[in-house]
Amino acid sequence: MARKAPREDVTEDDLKVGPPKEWAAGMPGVTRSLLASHAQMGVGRTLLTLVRVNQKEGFDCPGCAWPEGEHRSPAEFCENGAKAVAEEATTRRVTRDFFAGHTVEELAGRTDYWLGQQGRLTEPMHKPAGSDHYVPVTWDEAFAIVGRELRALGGPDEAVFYTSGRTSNEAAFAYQLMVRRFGTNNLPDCSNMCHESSGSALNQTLGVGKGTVSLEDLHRADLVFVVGQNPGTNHPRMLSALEKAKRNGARIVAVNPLPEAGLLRFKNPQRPSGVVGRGTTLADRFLQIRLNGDLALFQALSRLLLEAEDAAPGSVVDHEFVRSHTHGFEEWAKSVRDLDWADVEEATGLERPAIEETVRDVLGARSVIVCWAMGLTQHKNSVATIREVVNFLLLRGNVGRPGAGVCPVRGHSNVQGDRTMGIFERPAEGFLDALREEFGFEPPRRHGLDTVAAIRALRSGEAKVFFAMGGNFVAATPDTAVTEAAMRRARLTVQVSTKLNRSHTVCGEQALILPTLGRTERDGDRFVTVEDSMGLVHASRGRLRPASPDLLPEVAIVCRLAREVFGADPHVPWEEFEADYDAIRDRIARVVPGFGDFNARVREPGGFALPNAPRDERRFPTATGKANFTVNALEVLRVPAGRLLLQTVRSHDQYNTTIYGMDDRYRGVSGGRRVVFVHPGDLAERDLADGDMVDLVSEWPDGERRAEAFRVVAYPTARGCCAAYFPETNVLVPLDSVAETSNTPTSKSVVVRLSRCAPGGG
Ligand SMILES: Nc1nc2c(c(=O)[nH]1)N[C@H]1C(S)=C(S)[C@@H](COP(=O)(O)OP(=O)(O)OC[C@H]3O[C@@H](n4cnc5c(=O)[nH]c(N)nc54)[C@H](O)[C@@H]3O)O[C@H]1N2
Ligand SMILES: Nc1nc2c(c(=O)[nH]1)N[C@H]1C(S)=C(S)[C@@H](COP(=O)(O)OP(=O)(O)OC[C@H]3O[C@@H](n4cnc5c(=O)[nH]c(N)nc54)[C@H](O)[C@@H]3O)O[C@H]1N2
Ligand SMILES: [Mo]
Repeated sequence: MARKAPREDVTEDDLKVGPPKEWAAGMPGVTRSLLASHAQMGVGRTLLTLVRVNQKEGFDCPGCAWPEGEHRSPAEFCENGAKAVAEEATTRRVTRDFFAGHTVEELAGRTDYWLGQQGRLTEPMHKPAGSDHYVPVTWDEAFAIVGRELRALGGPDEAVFYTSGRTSNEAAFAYQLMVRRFGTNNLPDCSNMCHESSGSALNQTLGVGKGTVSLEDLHRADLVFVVGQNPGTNHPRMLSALEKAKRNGARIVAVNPLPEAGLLRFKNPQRPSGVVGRGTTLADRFLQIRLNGDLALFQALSRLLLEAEDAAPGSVVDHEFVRSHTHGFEEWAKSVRDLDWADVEEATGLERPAIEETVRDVLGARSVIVCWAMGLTQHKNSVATIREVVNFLLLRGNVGRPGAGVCPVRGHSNVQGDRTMGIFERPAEGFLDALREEFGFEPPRRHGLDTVAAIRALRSGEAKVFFAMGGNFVAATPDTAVTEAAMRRARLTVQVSTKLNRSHTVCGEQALILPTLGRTERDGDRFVTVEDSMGLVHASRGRLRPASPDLLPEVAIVCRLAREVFGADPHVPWEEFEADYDAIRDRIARVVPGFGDFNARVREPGGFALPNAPRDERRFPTATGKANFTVNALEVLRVPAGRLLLQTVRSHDQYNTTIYGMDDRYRGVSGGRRVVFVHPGDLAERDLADGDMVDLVSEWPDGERRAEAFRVVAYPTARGCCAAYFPETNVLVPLDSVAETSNTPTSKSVVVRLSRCAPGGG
């Protein structure tokens, strides 16, 4: 018998491993989503809720940031969106009796799955210093506690204010205003762990830290790259857009170490032909790249394009675009011409002919889009890799015209909007100037702490109060043991949450849980707004009765806390903001570019599109005033002998740290999560076999980190690489292992060795 895994709900006997699926999102998807909803919500509530998802008069799906499109089908949701809704609209409740019955320590020993299953939080709870129980508090008492601790600080920079990406535009704007009014830019967010690398690279090269394509562009592209992304699980509605692109004649190239089901074949549940039959083959070409090989791949593609240009001058490079709109072409072209093919083959694990065939796809396409997600952003060289994607596109003028451009696919449903509203530890001077103009106070100019820096500041004791607007900080962040110890040093931790999670159990000396409304719930007669992955802003209106009469909306929590901290504030009318979100939107309209006439325009059906200079006018607001080609050194990530490169991914049955269930259907794993996917050849080299039990040991200069008791699954991943689920493996990601420039934890490239579990060990 292998030893039992820590914090595990299921025994290894429950774990089942079958062959991975090659297609995604057909009938089983929809039936399962309805079953998931029924189990938690009951039939009537299920129907009432699901018909409102992503409709023009409904609420924005909390599942992901993929846009809805002009012509919505009556069922604009996917299996995983339905699970996200069911998770929030559950009829289960966490009450004061629950907290009376469980110590904090006991809760800390439970799994993320178990915690999530307990249901919705119902009233504010307080864990006093020295106590091991949460007890009920009134809202007034709760705000008084936060106010007291904030006033007791040596300065505003001793507090940290985290945001996860579900917060509405209105709540986000009010929140950053309160934090800056308090005097700090310590506004880390989940973006720091997510698309920060995209923002850094795109700001520098294109002048805008967002994507440059619309859904319409995707539908009419000739060639779409889907790189480092698993849309079948994480953005299922994107599959419909890819299918549409294909029907219009597009080719699709998937670049991934794993043969993800949704990339290979798709059965559209919203069309009868998708329910039966084989569905659509999505990817025309699958490049099974090694982890972290993408920088080399895009350099190689560009190099071959330049060679094609040499052979037929004027036929490949878009000289007119390069001359009038870009900067740095010659220097970059020289660097790419010097590329060493042996390095490319080593880094990518791909044969040169596969790359040459891909270049033929590119040469045959007038318009090209590159989509990506966490497979590109969570590596040491992520910013350089994304800059290289931009170089590749600029070369043929594939930015700022129909059917072409960059498409970073965002995660949380309003993570992009939160940034637009100023949730950022390094705000632009212009934004702060606009705040000063509008509100008449001097906002802090000193840059604040991002996620990794915030953990360091908590660890050293420099930060003493930690406030989280949503999210599950201790489970989502790297280096679990380090982060948990850091969090326990805080004087006060505050979590504004909908559901119970690990961050309530690993807390500071004093802790508060402030329960809030979810997207699906009625907030009086008010509505909020969100921005999707493609810069469309629209209204979201919940219809369900709130999970408890004692919940407050996020906006009210911010405004009441602000009134506690600032008293009668001559600068910001917090009371008015709380009552009337139009009043907040009027201020946003005056502070944030692109939001003019916000209140009127967001009431138009479908909302409005934010301006995007590269897309709309081929204007690039960078330091040079042009789109910048950049030179990026190729450093091949060489893994020491006997080690593998581990990526930490999502299963099909989770939402980040929220575990819905134990069924990673497309990869054929059910009944458990402690598995590691390894290539059969790599197993044979280690004298391991499918079914063996191993510890994953991560090696880093400051010492080893160990995740115990994983079942080995022989799996067709790229050689030299392996994969396991997050957050169980966050313990392996060293806090100091981060991407250059963006400071994003390297969750997709962790050097590990597989260490066989001692039989019968403890
Ligand atoms: N159902 C559901 N939906 C979600 C989420 C969820 O947890 N559940 N999370 C939301 C959030 S916040 C986000 S950010 C997105 C995340 O969406 P994804 O980025 O799709 O999520 P991951 O599971 O991290 O998958 C990373 C993908 O990149 C591949 N990959 C890893 N490393 C590399 C590499 O070096 N090169 C290449 N080419 N590929 C690589 C992996 O094999 C995998 O297919 O999804 C959002 N939507
Ligand atoms: N190893 C590894 N680590 C990763 C990643 C990875 O790929 N690998 N991915 C990273 C990424 S991309 C991200 S975005 C982060 C995610 O990091 P977070 O955003 O911090 O984590 P989530 O798990 O999405 O947060 C879930 C919690 O949010 C709360 N919540 C849900 N809805 C609402 C709401 O409407 N309002 C409020 N106030 N609270 C709400 C619930 O209490 C729930 O428990 O994790 C990162 N961590
Ligand atoms: Mo994310």
